[in-house]
Amino acid sequence: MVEFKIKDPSLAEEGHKQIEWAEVHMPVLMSLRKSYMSKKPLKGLKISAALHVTKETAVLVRTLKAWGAEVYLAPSNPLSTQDDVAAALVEDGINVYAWRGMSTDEYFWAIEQVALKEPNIVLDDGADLHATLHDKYRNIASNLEGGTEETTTGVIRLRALEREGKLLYPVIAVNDAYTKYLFDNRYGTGQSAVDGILRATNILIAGKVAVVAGYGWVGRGIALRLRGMGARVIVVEVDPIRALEAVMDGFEVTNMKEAARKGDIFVTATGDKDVIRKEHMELMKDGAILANAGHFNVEINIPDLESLAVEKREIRRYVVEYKLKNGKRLYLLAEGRLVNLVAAEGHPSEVMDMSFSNQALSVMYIHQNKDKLPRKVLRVPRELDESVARRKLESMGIRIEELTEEQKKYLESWKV
Ligand code: ARJ
Repeated sequence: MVEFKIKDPSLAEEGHKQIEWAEVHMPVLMSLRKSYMSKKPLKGLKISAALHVTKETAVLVRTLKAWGAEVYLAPSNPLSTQDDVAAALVEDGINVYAWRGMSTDEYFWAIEQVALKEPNIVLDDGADLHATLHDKYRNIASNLEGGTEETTTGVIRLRALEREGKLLYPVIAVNDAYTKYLFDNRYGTGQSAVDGILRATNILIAGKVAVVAGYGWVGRGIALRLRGMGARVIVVEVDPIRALEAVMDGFEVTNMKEAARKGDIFVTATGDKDVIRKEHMELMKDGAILANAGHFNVEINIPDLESLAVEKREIRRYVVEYKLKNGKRLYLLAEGRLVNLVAAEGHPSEVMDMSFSNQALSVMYIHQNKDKLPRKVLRVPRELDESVARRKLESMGIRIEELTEEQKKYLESWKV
C-alpha cells in the first residue's frame, strides 16, 4: 500500500512526461540505474528522503526503488514541490508527503512522517530530516546505517553536530564531491537562479546593477551568469580571500551598505542570516528587486522588510511589492525562499544528473560498508566521484587523454 498526501493524484500523467524529459537529460544516473538494476543492491531497505520534489529527484528515487528499496519522500522546502511529479511518483509506488504551498507546520509534519518509518538510510537536503532524527527520534537515528546530505547548509549543520560529539550515524556529504559543487552549486545555481528571477519578473538583465552576496561556489556561478547577460555585478563578501578572488575575477567588491545604494537586483547566496536587513533596505533605490538563492529564507530579513512597509501586495506570481515609509518600493521574490526552485524548476537535469548519481552511489556505498563507517561527516570516495565524471564525459562523447607508463613513472619520481 502506497501512503501519500499530495495536491492532486490526477496530475500523474503530466508528471510522468516531466520525469521522462528529465531522464533524457540524466544519462549518468540512468546508466547507473541500468547497471545495478538486476542485482537489486538495496533490496529490503527502507529509505527516507527529504529532497525538493522535482522531476530530477523523481529520477533519483525511482532509481533507488529500481534497486530494491522502499522509498518515503518528504520535501526540502514548503514551496518547491512540483505537484505533477509528486502525483506521478505516487503512481509509481513511492510514498510521498508533499505539496506546493504547504505551511511550515505541514512541512515538519511531512519530515516526521518519513523519519517515523524507521528507515535504514536517509537522504537529506538542508539537514532538517537529520536534525529531526537527532532531536526527537534518537532511537531511530541510532539504528540507521547512515545518511547523505545534498547541500552546503546541511553539511555545515552536520559538522556542528559532529563537533558536539552528537552525530549518531555516518553521513556522506554529497555536496562536497567535486562532481557536485563545481557543477551543481556553480553552473546549476548560476543558471537556475537567473531563470527564477526572469520567470518571476521578466526584467532585462543587461545594464542593471546586480549585487551578489556571497562568493562561494553558488555566488560565483550567479555573478558569472549575471555578468554574462550584461549586468554590472557587485560582490559582497566577508571572507578576505574570496573577496580578493572576486576582485581579480573582475567584479566590483564592497560592503552591503554601499552596494545597497547602487543595486537594481540583489541576490543572496551566503548560507547565513540577516545579510540584507533594515539598515540596507532603507538605502535601496525605488524598484529594487530582492531574491535569495541560499537554502533557507533567512538571508533577507523579511520581518525587517515587513516592519518598514506601509503597504504590501502581490503584483505578479512570486513578486511581492513592499511600499516603504520613505515612499520607495522594494520587490521580494519567492517569499525570500530559494528563487530557483520556487519561481523556476531548480537546476537543469544535466547537473542534477551528477549530484544525484553521487547520491545513488553514496547510498549503495553506505549499505555495502555498514558497520564499518565511522559516525562522522564523510566525503564521497574519490573513485566514485571520478566515476561520475567519467560517465558524464562519456555521455557527452568527449574523450580525454591517458598517461603513458613513462609519464606515470615521471610523476612518481622526485629525482633530478
Ligand atoms: C532537486 C535540486 C534541484 C532540482 O542540489 C541542489 C542543492 O544543493 C539544494 C539546495 O537546497 C537544492 C538542490 N537542487 C537544485 N535544483 N534538487 N531537483 N531540480
